[in-house]
Amino acid sequence: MSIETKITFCRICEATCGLEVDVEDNRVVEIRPDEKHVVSKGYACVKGTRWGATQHSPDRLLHPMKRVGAQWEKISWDRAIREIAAKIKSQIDEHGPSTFSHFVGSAGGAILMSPMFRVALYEALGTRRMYGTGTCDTMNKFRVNGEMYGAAMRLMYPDVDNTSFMMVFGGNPAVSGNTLYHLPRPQERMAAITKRGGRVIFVNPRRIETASAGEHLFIRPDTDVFFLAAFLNETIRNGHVDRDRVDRTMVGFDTLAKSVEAWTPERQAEATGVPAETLRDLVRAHSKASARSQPGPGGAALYMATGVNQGRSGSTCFWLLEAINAISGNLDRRGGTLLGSGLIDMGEAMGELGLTYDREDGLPTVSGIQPSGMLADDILRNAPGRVTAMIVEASNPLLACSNPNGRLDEAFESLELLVSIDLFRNEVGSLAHYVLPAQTWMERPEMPYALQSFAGACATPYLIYADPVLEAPPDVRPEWWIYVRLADELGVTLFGKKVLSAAAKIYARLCFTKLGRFLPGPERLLDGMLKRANMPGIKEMNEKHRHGLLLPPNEGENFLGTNRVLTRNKKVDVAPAPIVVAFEESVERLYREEVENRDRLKLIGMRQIKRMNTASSNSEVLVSEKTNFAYLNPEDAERIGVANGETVNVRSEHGQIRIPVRISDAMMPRTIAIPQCWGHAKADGLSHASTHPGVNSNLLAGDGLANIESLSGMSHLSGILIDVDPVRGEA
Ligand SMILES: Nc1nc2c(c(=O)[nH]1)N[C@H]1C(S)=C(S)[C@@H](COP(=O)(O)OP(=O)(O)OC[C@H]3O[C@@H](n4cnc5c(=O)[nH]c(N)nc54)[C@H](O)[C@@H]3O)O[C@H]1N2
Ligand SMILES: Nc1nc2c(c(=O)[nH]1)N[C@H]1C(S)=C(S)[C@@H](COP(=O)(O)OP(=O)(O)OC[C@H]3O[C@@H](n4cnc5c(=O)[nH]c(N)nc54)[C@H](O)[C@@H]3O)O[C@H]1N2
Ligand code: SF4
Ligand SMILES: [Mo]
Repeated sequence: MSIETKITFCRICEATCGLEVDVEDNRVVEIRPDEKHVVSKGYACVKGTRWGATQHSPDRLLHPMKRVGAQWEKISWDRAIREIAAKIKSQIDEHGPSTFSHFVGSAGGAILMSPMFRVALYEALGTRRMYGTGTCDTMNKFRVNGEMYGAAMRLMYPDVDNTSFMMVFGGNPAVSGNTLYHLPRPQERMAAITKRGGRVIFVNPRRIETASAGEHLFIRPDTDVFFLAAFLNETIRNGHVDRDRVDRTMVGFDTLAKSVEAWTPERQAEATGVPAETLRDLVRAHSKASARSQPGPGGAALYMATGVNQGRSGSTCFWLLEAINAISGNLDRRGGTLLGSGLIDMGEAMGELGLTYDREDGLPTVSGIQPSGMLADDILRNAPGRVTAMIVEASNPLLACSNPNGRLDEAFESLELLVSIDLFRNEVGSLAHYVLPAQTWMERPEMPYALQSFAGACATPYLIYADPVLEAPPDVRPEWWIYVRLADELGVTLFGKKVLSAAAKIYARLCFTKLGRFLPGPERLLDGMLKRANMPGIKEMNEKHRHGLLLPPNEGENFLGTNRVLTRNKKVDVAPAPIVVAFEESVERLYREEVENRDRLKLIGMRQIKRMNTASSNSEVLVSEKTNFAYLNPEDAERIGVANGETVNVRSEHGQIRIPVRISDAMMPRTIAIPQCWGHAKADGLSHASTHPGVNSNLLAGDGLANIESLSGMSHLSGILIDVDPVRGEA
């Protein structure tokens, strides 16, 4: 066999970098960044270029497996689907539809076809119990977008390449590749802001890797809400408001101004640790960049990511941040923040899914995702409507979600039916009754994440399609197929449409049989979407645009005052009642607590370039470190009485762990960072990861109502109060 080079794009994180893959005999020989990719232009990180080891791992699941006692048995797909469907049915007959739930993880976000059929199956069965790691990363943004712009999928992104002032709160693009907007080569593009005379400021309790692109500002974890309130108030008080734009296109300005009037630079400093004068300087620089009278392109953009989303005020922070962008005249402006357009209008398409109240505890379900922090309660409570059966797709919630003292493990162990659809038997798989093997991204035809292809959240608008690079092993299946087969076996109608449903079921029955090669492939669905949007179909994309097709740049001024604002009055609501009320009810209490606790230690997370959540730890070529560490400032180390490499006991009100320390002046005093998603102690299908388990920091996070942000269902995962003591005699 000779080596063939194929062009594709990585789907491990949202950067979706272009890749060139050498393939021989259906195996990856080498992966290189694609120099010709229209936006990543020769950039890719080690997770992408070293994917081959995961793709061909001896641990990969190749057949459906059933747990029989302590053993795993290989079974046929027909039997797996039949048995799982029978169990779902018996659970629903006994407890009602809501007993059957779903959990989807971050890798699921990269799979285009799965959500369509997954949601169709669950809706057909009449259950909305669908959870996901969305309530660990971004549901607060969807909630606020719904309130301010009329749809969850009205997702603004900073116009990085044109802005002259940018602030990044709680993100680390150089390592994480951004969330909810597509920006390959982030470090370079942010450094360019500084080079062209602008400013980019990273507001973060850790001096992060990306900070070398601009300036860094320490902030005490989970206090951004006070900083943003003061920033907004100071902006308004100094008259840096685009009155004309506000009056024409927005409502709620007076309420907004009133709700932040108590927040002075001095007052926020007491909690955030950001000096009042620093905040004033930033407001001045921001307003100068926002002023339209300045020569040059101008524009300013504030952006926040998971570090703030995971605090106790994720929604109110995002509201304040978006309000600053809006009233300063930067929303919908070149160099400010923009709304993209994708193949479909996801805002309109998903409107109905935006916000529902179907939980007894009053928590909302945002974008169809129930709060993961309630999952243990939903399973363990002994009451009607409890969850007894669950499918987990592309996730490892036992490590990724708040799991106070292992309570989520206990809950999963008690399920009557647990099915994991994954590439490996991870922690969840090891507890499951069935594990179902999925295709990898190299085996699927695809366009990038829905957020990019459909919602257009791309700093550089473009389109790309990739055929599968490899042929999938014969007994693995795509996720969509599993949902359609289950629907068939359960006898429910998908999409509420009999003919369409029957066609999907017949297709799924046949496509993996000998007849399958006479049928059109699933990529035809993507082809149809492209053509409906008046774009080239996949044949043309393959022949002419393998490295991507650049679309016209987004020049802004295409949202405000148009029908794209989906609120009833077609105006942006800068003071949505539920958010303002939540802010007013919580902010003073949170402030008092912060000031009282300001000498205590707080825990934050830390992403690492070689690790994608829990999923890369089984890759020998990526991860060989024996454990994760707790990073702390020299001042804290001295006070605690611990030296580099020594072990500490970390306690929160929810749990405790033991972990060795690394002393680092990149940490803000009174802040400890522990890389999350470690702690692979229990998986029986991850042979390499189990040799270096590390410690699961989410045993310290709380669950239940008290640890969930009530506007969005987001879990409180960052800024957790902790106590740390040395453990003598252990290194
Ligand atoms: N290499 C790598 N890349 C990834 C992932 C990965 O695991 N590894 N995961 C992917 C996923 S699922 C996501 S959602 C994205 C996330 O992408 P990002 O949101 O950029 O994620 P992080 O790198 O964790 O950045 C969060 C930052 O917030 C800071 N922080 C913590 N608490 C606070 C706070 O209260 N206030 C402020 N201002 N900052 C705070 C932390 O120090 C950290 O630097 O990354 C994706 N990309
Ligand atoms: N303390 C703290 N906790 C956090 C975070 C934090 O910042 N701090 N971040 C949170 C965030 S943002 C997230 S998104 C979660 C991440 O948590 P998860 O979303 O659960 O992500 P992973 O742990 O990477 O699990 C992904 C699983 O998907 C499998 N997989 C990969 N590709 C495919 C595929 O194509 N199909 C299928 N079926 N399976 C596949 C992998 O083998 C792996 O087992 O962690 C959250 N937890
Ligand atoms: S940054 Fe790395 S993991 Fe993310 S898409 Fe690019 S190559 Fe893949
Ligand atoms: Mo995430």
